Amino acid sequence: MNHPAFNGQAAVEAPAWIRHRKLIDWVQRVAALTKPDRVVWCDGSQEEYDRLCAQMVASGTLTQLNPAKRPNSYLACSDPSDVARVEDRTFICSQRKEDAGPTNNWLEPADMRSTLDGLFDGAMRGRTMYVVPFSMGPLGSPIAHIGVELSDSPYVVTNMRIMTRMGRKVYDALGEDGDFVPCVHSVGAPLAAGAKDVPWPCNDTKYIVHFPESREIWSYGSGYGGNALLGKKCFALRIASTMGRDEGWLAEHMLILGVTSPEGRKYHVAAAFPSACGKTNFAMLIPPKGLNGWRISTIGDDIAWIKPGSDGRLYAINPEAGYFGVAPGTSEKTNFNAMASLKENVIFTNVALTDDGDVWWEGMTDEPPAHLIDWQGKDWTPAIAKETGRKAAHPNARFTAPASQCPSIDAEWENPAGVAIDAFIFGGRRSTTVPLVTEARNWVEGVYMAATMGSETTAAAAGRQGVVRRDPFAMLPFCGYNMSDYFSHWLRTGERLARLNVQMPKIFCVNWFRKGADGKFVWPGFGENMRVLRWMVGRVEGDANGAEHAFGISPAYDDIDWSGLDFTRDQYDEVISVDDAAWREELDLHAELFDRLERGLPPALQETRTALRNRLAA
Ligand code: SAT
Ligand code: MN
Repeated sequence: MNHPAFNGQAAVEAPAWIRHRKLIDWVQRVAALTKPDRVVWCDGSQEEYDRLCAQMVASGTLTQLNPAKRPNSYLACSDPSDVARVEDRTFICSQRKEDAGPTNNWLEPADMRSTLDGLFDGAMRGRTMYVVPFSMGPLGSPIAHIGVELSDSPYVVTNMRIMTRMGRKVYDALGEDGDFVPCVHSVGAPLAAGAKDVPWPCNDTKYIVHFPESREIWSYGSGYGGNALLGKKCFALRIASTMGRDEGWLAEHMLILGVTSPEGRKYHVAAAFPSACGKTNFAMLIPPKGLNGWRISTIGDDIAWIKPGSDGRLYAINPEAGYFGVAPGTSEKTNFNAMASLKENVIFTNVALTDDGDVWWEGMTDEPPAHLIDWQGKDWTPAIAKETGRKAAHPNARFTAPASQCPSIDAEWENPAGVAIDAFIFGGRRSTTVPLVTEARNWVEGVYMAATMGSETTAAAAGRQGVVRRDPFAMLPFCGYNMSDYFSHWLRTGERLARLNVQMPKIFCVNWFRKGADGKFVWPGFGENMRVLRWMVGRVEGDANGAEHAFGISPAYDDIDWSGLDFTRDQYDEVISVDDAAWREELDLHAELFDRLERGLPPALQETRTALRNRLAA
């Protein structure tokens, strides 16, 4: 098949600057299957971006915001059925079911391929197929990898341009035969000739499919977030985690930050929290008054790729180039740096539109505006909200903004060598049981803490909110292979570090979300989390004290620097205490998780649980 004609249109001619025969052949095959009206090879230029935005404004997908208030920025409102990741429609189609493991949806790859062939046949009729080349990580970095997404959504193209290094230079890096992860995406809404499009095309049938062995991604029916921007969760986590398992590195759902002491000593921390638990806020934290001289710099807010460097230590890059952050709750008070990143060049999704052409969401200001158009295009006033409970912005509303616009961006954020990791932090959203901060006594105990992490569910995924589910390493929806094997991979990583005798990153477990009897958060969180981080730095440097308990090591009240904050011993006790009865129940839940993951579960984790249990009994 040389230059197949399809749909009565011209053949898929690639521009002369693309010299990768396999890539061109693949684009032709997908075009022959999906039958778009035309194929556009994206170059990633500003002109292309502006043209696509103008086209989406004309078609009703985007609303241009008031350029005086929010230059070069747009609002997209999605179909109400397409507002979050759909975990029950997400599949890992490895050859063997055991390789996907009990926490992933699995279907026989051959069956899935025939389902996808049917769905994608003609799926792009009446639309344009965009060829989107992107690099996850700075181009040319030894930690980075390249993908190419074929999508019939211009919204996806513009978001990918913010979220990744996208465009012509990626072809240069690929050359004639470089490796890339092929990603195919369709909103699944073919257009009959002459039919008018809807603002947010999608399909009730959704499939987000990964083939880990051939490192392919196929996504059908959704235009939203991680379902459609395939560089993010699909590639950078699900596919990359399997690459990391095979090649000896880590792809993690982690922010990366730099923390610099008043004396100028700098450390790097990678921290995993489930979606919508404050990763972006933590990555952009501003130290509170009283901790003057401490500085936090942002390297990444969602994903970390971590490879061993030549000295044996672990080096991390942020594979992304932008933030796809949760808007509700973001304000100048909760995340000044995020707000400053949103001044221009932003795509907002599912927030509300103000009468003067700007955006608003719950929590942005103390006082809501008197009138808004909500994310579903309806009139909204505070009175309507009170009466109906209707939110102006969807709880999973997002902003897509270039990382370079963040005032706290780290000078090294594009360093192709990455930054050396000194500590890992794992955290969930737990109103009870889990202390504010605990240091693992060793690597295995740290892996245990991360593996048994629980969190109350949020709006980032479709489904019920606020129920505790185990979310090992905050990777439950994102690990592309068997979770038990993933734990083993982490344990092996620790063994390798120990063998090389390099300084081990410390592992901490945190919980900002303990609630008091009144149902309110006890810990003030946000910038005050710096106090916890400061203690961790002290532990890394070896001069901060801690008290041992059954679960690990936590700071006593006097081990934390409280300057500038009124937080009593009693309050502290509410967030740090380890309740034996609650922990015995918690350990039963860990056992439930381990039962579920039984096949291949590393014995070291069961042993750690037994040791914990014995310590609690003592
Ligand atoms: O929609 S995304 O998966 O990209 C965001 C998230 O859930 O973290
Ligand atoms: Mn995330």
